[in-house]
Amino acid sequence: MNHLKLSTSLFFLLFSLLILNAQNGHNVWLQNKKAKTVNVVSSKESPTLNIAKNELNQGWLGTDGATITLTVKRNKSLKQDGFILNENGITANTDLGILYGTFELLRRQQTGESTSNALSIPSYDQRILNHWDNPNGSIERGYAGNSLFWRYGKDSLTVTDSDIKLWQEYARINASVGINGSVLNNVNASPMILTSGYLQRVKAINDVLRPYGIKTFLSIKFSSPSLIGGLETSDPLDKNVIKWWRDKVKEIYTLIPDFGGFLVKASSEGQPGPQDYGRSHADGANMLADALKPYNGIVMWRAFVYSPTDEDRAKQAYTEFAPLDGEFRDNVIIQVKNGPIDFQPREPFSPLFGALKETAIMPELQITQEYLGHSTHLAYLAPMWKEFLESDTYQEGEGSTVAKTTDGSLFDQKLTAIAGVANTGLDDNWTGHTFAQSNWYAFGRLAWNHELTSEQIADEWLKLTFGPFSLENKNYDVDFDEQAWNTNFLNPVKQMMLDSREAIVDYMMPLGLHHIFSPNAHYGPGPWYGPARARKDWTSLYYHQADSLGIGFDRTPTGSNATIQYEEPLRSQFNNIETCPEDVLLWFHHVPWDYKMKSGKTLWEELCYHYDTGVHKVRTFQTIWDKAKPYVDHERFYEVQTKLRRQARNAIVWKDACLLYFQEFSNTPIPYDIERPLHNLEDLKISTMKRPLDYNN
Ligand code: BDP
Repeated sequence: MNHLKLSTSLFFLLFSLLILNAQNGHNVWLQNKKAKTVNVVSSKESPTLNIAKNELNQGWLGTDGATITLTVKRNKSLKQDGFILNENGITANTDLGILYGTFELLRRQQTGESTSNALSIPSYDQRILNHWDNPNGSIERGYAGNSLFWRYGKDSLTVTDSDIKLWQEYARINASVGINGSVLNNVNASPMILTSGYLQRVKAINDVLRPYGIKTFLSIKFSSPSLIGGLETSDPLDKNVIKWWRDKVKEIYTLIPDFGGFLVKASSEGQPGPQDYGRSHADGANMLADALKPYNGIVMWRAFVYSPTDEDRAKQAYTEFAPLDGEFRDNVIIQVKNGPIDFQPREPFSPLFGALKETAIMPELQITQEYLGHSTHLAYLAPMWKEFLESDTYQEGEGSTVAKTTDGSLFDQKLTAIAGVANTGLDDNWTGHTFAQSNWYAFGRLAWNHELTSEQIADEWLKLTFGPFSLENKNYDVDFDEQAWNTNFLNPVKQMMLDSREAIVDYMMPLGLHHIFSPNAHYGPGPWYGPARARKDWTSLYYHQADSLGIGFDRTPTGSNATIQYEEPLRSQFNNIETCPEDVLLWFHHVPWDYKMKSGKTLWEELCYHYDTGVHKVRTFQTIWDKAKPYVDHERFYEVQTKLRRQARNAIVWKDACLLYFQEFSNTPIPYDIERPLHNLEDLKISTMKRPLDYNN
């Protein structure tokens, strides 16, 4: 290569790097701003307050030259981390409260909300991300690159400068939405995580996260005493086992005095647990809780348990945990997935919410889109989480929403918490899909205030992420005109976000269908999946139960009677096919193909129209996004455009696969005003069984 060529290619390389770095999404909703000057007065200094001051200096969009005061003083009405914004500045109980107030103030400046006289206290005390990261750097159900915390290979435990920079950025992003805990490893935990090299790295991570108010937690493997401690048993009532855990906990707290505690997946999906030794979940959880108690550590014990019995999988968590109510220590909290099965696009809420009255209980949501199109499909999840949090359990009379049964307002819970399975990884934009950042954001915002609406959160996120405040205003192909921006960008794109989850339900699993994915990857359709030798509750046939008469899982008293686990009047409402909400109809009933739906259509027709509507919604999203082009930088625009195209192709595959397959049972034509399938069922069966669906890429 001659010199000229070399320098031209260098030029292009540098040029493209500059452009790419400008908007690769790495700054998420914390875009660089053209800040004005501000004079920040603080009565004291601390690492956390210094961060707050820096943020104010870098991001102040209020009056140029204004003075604001940060005041830390006791105020009971603010609970732990709440704050007050007023004309003079921010008041809070703690330094961390000031930091949260700072982010709120800056956010309000950018979104044009009032910055005075706002009092804010968190709905949940612990607002936690669960990372399903493995020690080798891979991430279970991760779709955005490898782990932020763990590396593969030799020297993988050495902490580098770039690790520290990354963890700092991660901590800042979390603090900006009030997240205050991170479980650093997979619930399917390796016992190695409790060995000294890994604990040293946890300490290093914790040191970086500390000033941002984020506690670290670890998932533990219940059989660690035998696996790495050389003991013959891991029986939670064995005195050597108890001692082993006490010593291990002491070792951890000697390194990390503010360590948060343990998350435990036990006696579930093949993981070891107390039941292997004839003990109960309470025996296991309490033994760990006792070890952690002297250090104020907590145990988050998961209720995601089911085994290959004849009992309906949807019933098993309740069956095992309801009888244990009241038997757990006060530093144990039971972590329950939102639905009774497993993070499906739509599930009714788990009946454990509200049913455990003497035991602290916390929702587990899934931010990573294991069952909603990974990081390819655009799915804004706040509407799904709101639907769950606002579900009425009726456990203490009408209005006993899931939110109230978990935030301490209905039950006297000493500990309140909410967790989300993280969608972050080493990808430049952290989450794979730019719009998946909105789910990280929404999780934090709802954990802080579960009364916010999905619309408000989407509005904030869009303004912060794509708004006119960033230094790179040249992102825009047009001069900034707020009204035009609202009409052509903000409003339609917000609507797209708000509709996106329901679109997925429509083209994947409408009317209460669930878990009909192709196996393992949980991406493409596999309603036909059900090999004779497979575990029944790991097949699609088990969940949809389609036959010549109808489709759906009968969970009423004529079937598995899972509805008994719900409080009245909900139980009767679900039991009666006429009053059961149609969006969960096939979750609770086996419904005849010619059953008349509320619309007057038969069930078969209604199913067909839902699948078709799903496809059309995605086609509309494409149009909305194409029109948004002048308002988005090139890189993020093309990324989302390309993904939407793929999502539209995938949606057609879902529709074709499910309709052609279920038609073999319904024996009825697909209504003729619906576009005809583009694929043959046999081809789809082959292609989507072998690998995650990537049809025609
Ligand atoms: C399922 C996932 C699996 C997890 C499990 C869990 O498919 O990878 O290990 O949940 O939550 O959703 O334990």
